[in-house]
Amino acid sequence: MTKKIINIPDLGEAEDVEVIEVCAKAGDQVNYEDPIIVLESDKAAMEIPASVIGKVISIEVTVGDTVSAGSPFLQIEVSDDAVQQVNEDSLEDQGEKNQIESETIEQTESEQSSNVGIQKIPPITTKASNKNIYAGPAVRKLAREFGIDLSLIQPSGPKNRIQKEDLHGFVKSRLSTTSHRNSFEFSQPYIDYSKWGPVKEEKLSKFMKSSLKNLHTSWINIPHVTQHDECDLSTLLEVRTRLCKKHKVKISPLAFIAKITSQLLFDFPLLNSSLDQNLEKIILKDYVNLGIAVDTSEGLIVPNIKNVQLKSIVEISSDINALAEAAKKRKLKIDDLKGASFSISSLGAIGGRFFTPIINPPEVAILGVSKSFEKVVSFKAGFEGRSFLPISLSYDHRAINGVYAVQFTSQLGEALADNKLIEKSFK
Ligand code: CAO
Repeated sequence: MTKKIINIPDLGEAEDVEVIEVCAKAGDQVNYEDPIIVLESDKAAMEIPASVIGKVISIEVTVGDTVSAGSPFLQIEVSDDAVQQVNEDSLEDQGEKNQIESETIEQTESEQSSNVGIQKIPPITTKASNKNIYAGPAVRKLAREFGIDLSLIQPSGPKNRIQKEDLHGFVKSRLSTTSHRNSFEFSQPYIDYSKWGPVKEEKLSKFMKSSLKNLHTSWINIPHVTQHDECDLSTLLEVRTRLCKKHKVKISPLAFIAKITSQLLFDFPLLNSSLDQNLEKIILKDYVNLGIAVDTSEGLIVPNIKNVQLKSIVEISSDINALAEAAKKRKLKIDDLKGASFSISSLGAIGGRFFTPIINPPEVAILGVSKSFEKVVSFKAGFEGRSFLPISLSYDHRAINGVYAVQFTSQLGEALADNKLIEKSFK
């Protein structure tokens, strides 16, 4: 046995090349073609082999180091019959080496490398990281670029060598088996905010965490478009005051808006539909189960009123109050949360003008309403102060187009100003 120090071979014109992988460790028995380290220049990745058969004493470099030709990187105990073995193996693997060489050349050519020296590095065919992974530099580079763990790849090449095609197949199968839901990550980068001042951490509740994921999933999966408009609410507010006085009840404008909107949905059935799971059909519903977004201390929750089309404004008002109270006390039933066909999110008691409500799938649309505001408008007879309701209709552009949406918002404006319709729907 002889102790040998192995140096980085000629790297062509490449200098100060970075070590990006160390594939062996002290004590490993290595063959002459076994990769010991992988280097990456700005042109190509290259594996540096042991070039002798023996037992690793130490690796003289670590990941992140930069090396040049002639730097020592490996101390190895070489067996005396190593030279003989090298010759035999060289002849046996000649065909395979040719293939790998062309892989290296193809890679450097495609990257328009003028660094012909890189092609001189003998390509390697054996173990990496003690896991019996056989792959050439181009394949390893591709795997690194895609973040693929080579130990997960089924090799199809000679001597269990991983080919580029194996990586392509792996990526294809991952893409086809990964559901849309899991194809993006719910994550944030780690940042130490305490570097800039005192902070405190509060845990999100289970409900908040699931709500966060649902909102994110909807936003990522549904191409949202939001149509904004202002509807004249003056007539509705006058009728409301009169009817509430007459019937000695207190009813929020929201119940009126909910009723009129639900009725109009029968003229715009696409807004009250769902896409089927294969995106091949649209399912039109002959009922309106109206979701109402409720703000609770735990976050937003959207119970729904079933068959709103059969209910009066007074009944809808009582349902909204009951559901809002149950939501705030966390006493909603499962059924209250299932089966909605369209939703309204009202910030009417609070303020603001326009916003972008996020659709609750499998619904395809949601109407946001904000606090009505006064503005002076001009008529033929002169100027008049009127109350306007800001509305924001978010819709799934896969199911609904812009013309349809704006026809709906325009007709909603007309319906909300129709005193006969409002009176008829009251009780
Ligand atoms: N314009 C002007 N005033 C309005 C209004 C509107 N569009 N809508 C309601 N109001 C007024 C009512 O007149 C009433 O005021 P008065 O008591 O002075 O008459 C008051 O607001 C009633 O508000 P409310 O909130 O108690 O009742 P509501 O039926 O209007 O709303 C509910 C119920 C559950 C929808 C609401 O409490 C709520 O939780 N809203 C938040 C929804 C939300 O967070 N959406 C998410 C936005 S995006 O994340």
